[in-house]
Amino acid sequence: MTETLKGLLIGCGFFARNQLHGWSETNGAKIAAVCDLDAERARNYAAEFAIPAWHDTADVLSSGVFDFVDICTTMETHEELVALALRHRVPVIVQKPFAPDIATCRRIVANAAEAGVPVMVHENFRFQKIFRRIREILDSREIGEPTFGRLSWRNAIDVYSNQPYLLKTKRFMIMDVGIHMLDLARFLFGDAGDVSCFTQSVKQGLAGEDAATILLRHDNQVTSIVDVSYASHRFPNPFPQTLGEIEGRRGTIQILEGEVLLIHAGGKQRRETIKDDGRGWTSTPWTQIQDSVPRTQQHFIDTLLHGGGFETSAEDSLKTYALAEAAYRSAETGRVIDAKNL
Ligand code: NAD
Ligand code: 89V
Repeated sequence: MTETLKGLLIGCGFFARNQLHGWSETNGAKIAAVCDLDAERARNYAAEFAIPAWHDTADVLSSGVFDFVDICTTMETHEELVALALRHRVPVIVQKPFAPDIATCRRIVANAAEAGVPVMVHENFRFQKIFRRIREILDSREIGEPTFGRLSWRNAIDVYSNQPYLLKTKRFMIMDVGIHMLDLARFLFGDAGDVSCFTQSVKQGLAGEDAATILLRHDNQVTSIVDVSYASHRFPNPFPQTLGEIEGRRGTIQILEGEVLLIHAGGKQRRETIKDDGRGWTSTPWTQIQDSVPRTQQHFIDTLLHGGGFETSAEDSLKTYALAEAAYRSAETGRVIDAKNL
């Protein structure tokens, strides 16, 4: 019988509720304790999810009880918390953004490699059903080798009420949302080097940019555009859908609202509507994101139990992060930046 891995979740805030629901569905793992500096938050989540223990310090990682840790705190805390887990040789899944800057990301990756402890970044957009399906269609070669792609996240939802720290984040849109799109671009089109980017600050009073347009040249010569905005007014609001298109040498995939794929191939058009897994705990408009969380976490556990590499390992995520860093440097300098030579 496969053992059940015992986990500690650190960070009982806004998004952790989705991760705790996700863990309650994950085969081969369970959350044995939750932790938050705010003891009341920890206690409340322990009660809500019938978790036997709660703590107000991550030092509990030294107890030897935990087979993994799920770090669901904001990025400025990640290096310290990952380092604590590495000291106690506890495998890690840590939320995006990995860290506030690429130097910190590189230190985390180097420390994890030296400790020989596996670290995965919880980057769940590529685990959305619609993108797993697009990957399948690309692998079938139905539209031929990709040549162009556009991934577009444009809405004006009030993201700030649930995530108030985004009001104060100096590197906001690319680091919070662009990082998802850049990982999708790598997932669908492969690694990229040259990056060009323009940023915009549209909404008054934000510390960082709330719109960015990024141009990528992938190693396989695919050109892709990643455009993200929290200042785009459409009705109904398309949040949290990623829209766009992928052109290949023999056809096109359009990613349309309502999780619809329009596949143009063989001289005809085919429509696929991707349905989420219908989990009782998901709620509009977050369903598409929430639905990806159990799949992301199951991949982490399956890899811990059965081997293989994490799709979004710390090392692999460094390549996505480098694209984000290059985008900021391009926006600052007005130049094309090689993300592979930062
Ligand atoms: P939040 O601020 O609501 O919650 C973070 C919690 O961590 C807080 O309760 C805080 O007290 C706690 N905390 C901070 N430092 C700690 C420490 N050293 N030890 C114990 N607890 C500590 O944040 P959030 O909105 O839930 O976001 C958390 C992370 O999840 C962010 O990095 C965000 O980008 C990411 N996020 C991801 C998705 C997604 O996967 N699609 C969606 C939303 C947010
Ligand atoms: O999904 C996330 O990472 C959130 C969101 C993109 C919705 O702002 O931070």
